[in-house]
Amino acid sequence: MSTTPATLENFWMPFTPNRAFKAKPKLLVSAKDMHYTDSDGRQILDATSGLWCVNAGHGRAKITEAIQKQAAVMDFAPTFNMAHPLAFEFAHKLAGILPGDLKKVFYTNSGSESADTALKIALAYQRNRGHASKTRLIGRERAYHGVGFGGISVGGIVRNRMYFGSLLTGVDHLPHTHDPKLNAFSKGIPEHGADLADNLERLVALHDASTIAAVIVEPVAGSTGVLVPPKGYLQRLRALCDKHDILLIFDEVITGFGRLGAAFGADYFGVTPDIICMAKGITNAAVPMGAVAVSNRIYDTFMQTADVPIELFHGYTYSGHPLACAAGIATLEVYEEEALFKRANEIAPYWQEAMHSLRDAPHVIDIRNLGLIGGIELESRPGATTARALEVFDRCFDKGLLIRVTGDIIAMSPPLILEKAHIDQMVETIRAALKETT
Ligand code: PXG
Ligand code: PLP
Repeated sequence: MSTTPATLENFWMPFTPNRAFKAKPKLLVSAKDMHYTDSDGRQILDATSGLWCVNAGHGRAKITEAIQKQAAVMDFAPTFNMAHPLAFEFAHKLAGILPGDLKKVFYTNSGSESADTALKIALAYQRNRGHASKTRLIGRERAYHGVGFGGISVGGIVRNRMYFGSLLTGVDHLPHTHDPKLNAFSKGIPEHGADLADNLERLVALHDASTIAAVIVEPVAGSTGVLVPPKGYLQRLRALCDKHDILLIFDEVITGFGRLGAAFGADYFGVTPDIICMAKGITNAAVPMGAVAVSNRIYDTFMQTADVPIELFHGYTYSGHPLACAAGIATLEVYEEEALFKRANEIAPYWQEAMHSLRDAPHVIDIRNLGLIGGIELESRPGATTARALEVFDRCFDKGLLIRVTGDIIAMSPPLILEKAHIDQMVETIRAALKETT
């Protein structure tokens, strides 16, 4: 099979400089465990789990076989008004690892759909329990909640918002938690900034709690460059949401499924939200899938107050797709059999020291880490934000390492199966690339 496409002209690539890519394409053609193989046959060490999603490493036989088997048995079954057994089995298995009483699972196909689903459930919940004036949604600066209209409205990335009109109305934002003046080069959780959560009090004073349905945050902001919440921040946000009867949504699309060395960020931080968004690692990315977990209290409210037979007017053709459920069940088995969340937790201290060993490398102005996430912030070239990091990205790729860059920040999130030698290779490759970069 040829690995060179006949033409590059028809595929409009997502979040990509299409013209630059098509002038110099990078093509990945196969993957196994920690590595991709590119179209030149080179091995590329994957420091990003694809896009923060292949948590158990690539090409896991158990997952592949489960998908193959299910495809042969039943390709598709609707979940509107009927269903298939795997959709229930997988939800039950997920409930087994979900925190607190978040035991009811609604299926989506992506993180974007999970974010929009969570926001819609929050609004309908408030209305159903007789608080119809609670319609405002609070997001945060520098947040990423995917690319649906709900997600970009509560999100905090200017380019993801500015081209797309007036977005959702009735949205406000908390400030982001990144404070390099006080917290640069923090190892793990930064010391300063829990009081940033008190901005929720300010928003309550401005809008009144009777108009606010929910607050949505990523436990650790991934896409905008690994922003780890300050010590006590999430606890304080939880307390303020309780005080003002506001739902707390954790978008765990990245932090779920072992990324922080626990099943969910909620477990890692010891803070239980009312709703959790999932995607990515839920199927080890082998079949697209997302899900939203809600508390029994939220689900029961829908069941008890519905005035028509359907309790929630929402759903996707592919909610609970059989191939995705088969992949998800097998994925959870791999995580469990190999104790991968624990493994991530055990190797995290080595990861932390390795990341921070780059402190004296050229251009580095901050390093951040938590679990198996690492962020290395570079000084931007004057008037050319992102240029330096993009060069480092290209150099690393040429040297056989896949990293991710966002702005001038290198973001890493390796598969949880990685060995210390892989970490060493990542650090040395990045160091060499930084040295070659002006
Ligand atoms: N919420 C969060 C917290 C995410 O990180 C989404 C929602 C959207 O998921 P989907 O499956 O619709 O893409 C995400 C996705 C990056 C990068 O470069 C991050 C994501 C996706 C693509 C790239 O950091 N996060
Ligand atoms: N657009 C049209 C015309 C449709 O018929 C449907 C579903 O039936 C959709 C969009 C929604 O598609 P999905 O359920 O895959 O999100």
